[in-house]
Amino acid sequence: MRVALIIPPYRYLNRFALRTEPLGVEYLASFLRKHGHEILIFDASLVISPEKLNHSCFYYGLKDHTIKETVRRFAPDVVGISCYYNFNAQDAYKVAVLVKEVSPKIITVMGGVYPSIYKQKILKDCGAIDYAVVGEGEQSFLSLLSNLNTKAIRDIEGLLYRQNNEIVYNEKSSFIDDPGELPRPARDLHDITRYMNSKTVLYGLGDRPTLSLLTSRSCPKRCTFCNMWQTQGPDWRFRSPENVLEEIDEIVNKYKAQHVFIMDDNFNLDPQRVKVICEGIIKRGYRFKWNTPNGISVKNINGELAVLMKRAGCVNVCLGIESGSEYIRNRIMKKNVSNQDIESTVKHFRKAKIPVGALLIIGMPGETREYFKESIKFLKSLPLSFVSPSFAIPFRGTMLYNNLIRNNIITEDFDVGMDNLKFPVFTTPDFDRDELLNRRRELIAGFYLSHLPLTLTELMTGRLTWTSLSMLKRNYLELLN
Ligand code: B12
Repeated sequence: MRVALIIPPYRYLNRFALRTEPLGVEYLASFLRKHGHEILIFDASLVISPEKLNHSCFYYGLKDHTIKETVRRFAPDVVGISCYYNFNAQDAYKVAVLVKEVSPKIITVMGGVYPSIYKQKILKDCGAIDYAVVGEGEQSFLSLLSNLNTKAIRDIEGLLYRQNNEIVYNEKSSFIDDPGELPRPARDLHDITRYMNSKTVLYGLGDRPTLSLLTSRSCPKRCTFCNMWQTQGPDWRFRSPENVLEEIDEIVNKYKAQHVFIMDDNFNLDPQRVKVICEGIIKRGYRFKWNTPNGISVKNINGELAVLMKRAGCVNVCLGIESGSEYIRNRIMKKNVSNQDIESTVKHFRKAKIPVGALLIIGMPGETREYFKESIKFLKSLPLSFVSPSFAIPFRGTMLYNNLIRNNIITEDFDVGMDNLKFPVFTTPDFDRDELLNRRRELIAGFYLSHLPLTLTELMTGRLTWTSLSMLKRNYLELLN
């Protein structure tokens, strides 16, 4: 069959929306191609400059007629639309409408994080979507293509479809055991240089040709603010070091990537695996640089591993610290990571000369001023190189979301808007909006003032690159706002 995979236009708060290669779509593409389908990857959000809709909303998208023309020319039997974010859903629906305008016979299927979380809502909201797929999409999408218009679709896991005016959902329960068995992402199916050279800088990397790498899928932890596992599955599944190294060979030798983002949800759940991957990179003599912008676990790091990571090209790590208060981190967020764990891991990385950044969440329910002060105090005491604080967002499907509904703080129809990426989403008796905005400023100011000598030393020794400064600059600018 001819299958077009479309990344829809989207909206973002500023002109600087991040742009990394779409691994999910590339994985689907290579899997379907392996099974004999003819695939087009079409990114309808790739524009040279976004259109300003208002002061805090920019539209990244090709014109409707270009989208329709591309679909018409490829003449697909099926169009798959990938949708990740709530604030992107209307644009994704619109693609389905445009496809049906080209020909009502084309079957439309939506997948990605958004349908995985919202399920039935997708088919209720948009009559132009015929099917939606929940979770990891390779096997379900392939089965759908093989069984279109037959009764067998009722056996396809993760599929949502209409039947007698009802929306049916076939529960998703199995996930690919060994993601290493999947063919590598189909980077050859589109012009990958548009992503490689997008200059999306994530924590100091990305100003050289950059690709992303996924060495495992999902995370077994259930932090109360995260819903990632509802798309990626409940269990952590990993690729063998040899399998990962084969992809690294390709990334370096064929695509000439100089920077790599390791995007795993829990890269270091098995430290022995990371060790063998690093040894493989060192043995091959590769000189590319990598980091972990999606955050790695504080646990499972020792001195030997940190040194190996450094030798293998790791230039910085983001740690999922989330809060400097043990109470907030463990009782409210359920991270099960002690202050001592953090101190020891940060120490190992510093010794190995790898700058460490803390991914942080401000404004979880129960975060009183006292807990917040405790948090800053601990963060200031750590030799971290940068902090990346966000406000808590109750993504649907998280314990945080359920808790806020139970306490009548948000309603069930709460939808993540674009403003929520920048401003506090909810308030509790412990803080109002202004208090949270102040806390964020206080954290950034307190942290960087106390860390100024360290930042300067790192800059002078070249450990913190000038590109990492773009993030520090953003933090400093926020303070002035
Ligand atoms: C890489 C990544 C990014 C990249 C871009 C991703 C891209 N190009 O696609 C960057 C760094 C740019 C990014 C940015 C953001 N991200 Co992000 N990102 C991720 C991350 C870490 C990995 C995504 C990935 O590659 N997964 C691996 C592949 C294999 O899985 P997949 O993409 O889900 O695809 C599978 C299925 O979804 C399905 N599928 C996907 N498409 C389709 C289509 C069809 C037709 C079918 C059938 C199936 C299907 O099949 C695929 C293969 O199995 C996820 C976490 C996660 N694990 O999902 C967060 C995540 C998606 N991001 C998230 C967020 C919030 C953001 C930001 C909004 C953050 C911010 N505050 O600004 C920004 C916004 C985007 C922007 N443009 O600026 C959230 C979304 C939460 C939600 N529920 O809505 C996630 C889940 C992280 C989290 N735990 O909260 N992100």
